[in-house]
Parts: sequence; structure tokens; C-alpha cells
Amino acid sequence: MFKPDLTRSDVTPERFWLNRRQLIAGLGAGSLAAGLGARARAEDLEPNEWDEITGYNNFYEFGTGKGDPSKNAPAMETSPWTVKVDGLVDRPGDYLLDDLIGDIPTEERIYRFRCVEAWSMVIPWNGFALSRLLEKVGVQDDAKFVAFETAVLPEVMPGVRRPILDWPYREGLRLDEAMHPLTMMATGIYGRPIPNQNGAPMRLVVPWKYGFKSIKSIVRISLVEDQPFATWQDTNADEYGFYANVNPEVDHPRWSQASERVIGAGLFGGRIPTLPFNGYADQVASLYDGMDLRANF
Ligand SMILES: Nc1nc2c(c(=O)[nH]1)N[C@H]1C(S)=C(S)[C@@H](COP(=O)(O)O)O[C@H]1N2
Ligand SMILES: [Mo]
Repeated sequence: MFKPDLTRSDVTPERFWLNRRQLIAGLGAGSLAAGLGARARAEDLEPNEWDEITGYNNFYEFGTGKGDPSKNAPAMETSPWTVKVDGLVDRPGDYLLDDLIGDIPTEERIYRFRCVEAWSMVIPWNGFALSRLLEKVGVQDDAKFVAFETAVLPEVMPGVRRPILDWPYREGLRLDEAMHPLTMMATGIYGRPIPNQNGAPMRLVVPWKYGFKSIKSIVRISLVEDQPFATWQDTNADEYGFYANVNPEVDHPRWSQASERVIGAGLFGGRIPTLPFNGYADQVASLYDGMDLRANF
């Protein structure tokens, strides 16, 4: 069921990707080149450049501008880092990150990443299946959902000093979504430690859901019985659902979700059609059998 169309057994060096991008750009300015770039992205999962992935971010704790996180987040101290694990688990506790995940091997996974704002990238994450972490702490039978919280560090996070969102940023998954082999905890990008603006030292990545589900800089993981609070759903439940599965057929009330702007596809912008479940339908659609995905958006 887990199809590794996302990893490459022999990983293309970053330099080659850059050259290929330059080659595409060199075909000539304009929409033809942009279009070809976008197509290459979508079909063979050509990753975005490091500077795109780490320079164009959403991390409202550090400001709402796309360039704010890369400017402000480097001031965050991520070592030591403590993660509270609580709720319906056999081994709750305040874990030093290394004690929690230090023995879990990491792997590279190249995933499409689709923001609800209708832009997308392809990101080569390093990390591990969230299920590995959950198995370590021992999920109890009553648990139905996993809830996550981001750090609140007013000293270094200008965003949390203002009521932009109801801090801390919180997200949640149904337990079966959390245990799905595609759901990962990321600790790196391009084989380097994950930069603060991308959610250091550990962030969630759920590739078939809109990006806001992929909560950053996690300090708390709770196993719970009831559907947990989710920041964007709470902020505007008419616009952001708990499930937030990428769905080209259900538009955001203020814009279409049928297509997406590929970051880095060139000046003229590469727009590509958005795929159901962000291209992972064959692996995850069965999680939602019998559910009305329009009502549960
Ligand atoms: N704590 C926290 N996590 C967050 C966000 C945020 O503002 N705060 N933004 C979300 C949104 S909307 C997106 S699209 C992704 C962006 O991840 P990236 O900057 O690594 O591309 O992070 C998500 N996780
Ligand atoms: Mo997003």
C-alpha cells in the first residue's frame, strides 16, 4: 500500500537539479519555459531549490510575510528541545527530543507540498513515519486522535506577541491518518538539519493535506479521544476544515482550488492542475470511504 514513488533510490545531487532548472530557464524566457518547468515538477517530483523552500514560508509566529520566518526564526534556540507527550499513552513524559527520536532512523521522502493559498512546491524531506514515534510512546486503545502544539516563544517570535491567531498554533489528525505510512515527522531538508523557518527541530508533514496541517516546531503531542482544536479551523470554520484534504473540487470560498502556482516555475508562473489528495489518492483515499468530502472539507 505504501508506494515509494516519493523517494529515489539513488538521489540526484542538488547541483544536478539546479543545472536542470537553469537548463529549462535557458530554453528562453516566457511561458513555454515556465510551463515546461512546471510540468517537470509535477510529474517527476523535481524538488524546489533550497532557497525557495527556506525563503518562502508560512510560520505566523515569526510574522505573516513570506520572508519574515527566514529573517526572524534563526533566533530561536532549538537545542535542547523538550516535547511533552501526554494523554492516552503508556509512556507519557517530558522528553528531550533526542531521547524521543534519537534512535529512529531517518530517510528521504520527496513530497508534493500544497498550501491552501494555492501555491505548491516539491520538498525533499528527511525524517521518519510518525507511526514510529507513536509506537514508541505506546498508544492506548481509547485514543482516536493525535493533537500537536507549536512552541510559544515571545522573546523570539514577534507574531505571538500579537493576537494574529489563538496561540499556541495547534493541529490534529485522526489516529488512522497519523498512523498512515505517508505521514511523517521531518527533521531535515536536502540532508541538512531542518531550518528554523521550516519548523525545526521537528515538524509534521502530511502530504495529501493542505500545508496548514503540517504543524511546525512541535513541543507537545497528545493522544486524545475527541477531535482536537485546530488553529485554522477555529479561526474560520467556513474556510478551513479539520480534514483539509487537498481537493480540486472544493473551492476555498475566496479562491479556486482547481489549480496551483508552482513556486520557482518562472516569472510567468507555472500553474498546474491540483490533484485529488495532492496526488496521493491511491494511497489515502480509502481512509475516507463513505465520507462526504464536501461536508468534511
Ligand atoms: N506553527 C506553525 N506551523 C505552521 C504554520 C504556522 O504559521 N505556524 N503555517 C502552516 C502553513 S499555512 C504552511 S503552508 C506550512 C508551510 O511550511 P513551509 O514554510 O515549510 O513551506 O506550514 C504550516 N505549519
Ligand atoms: Mo498554508
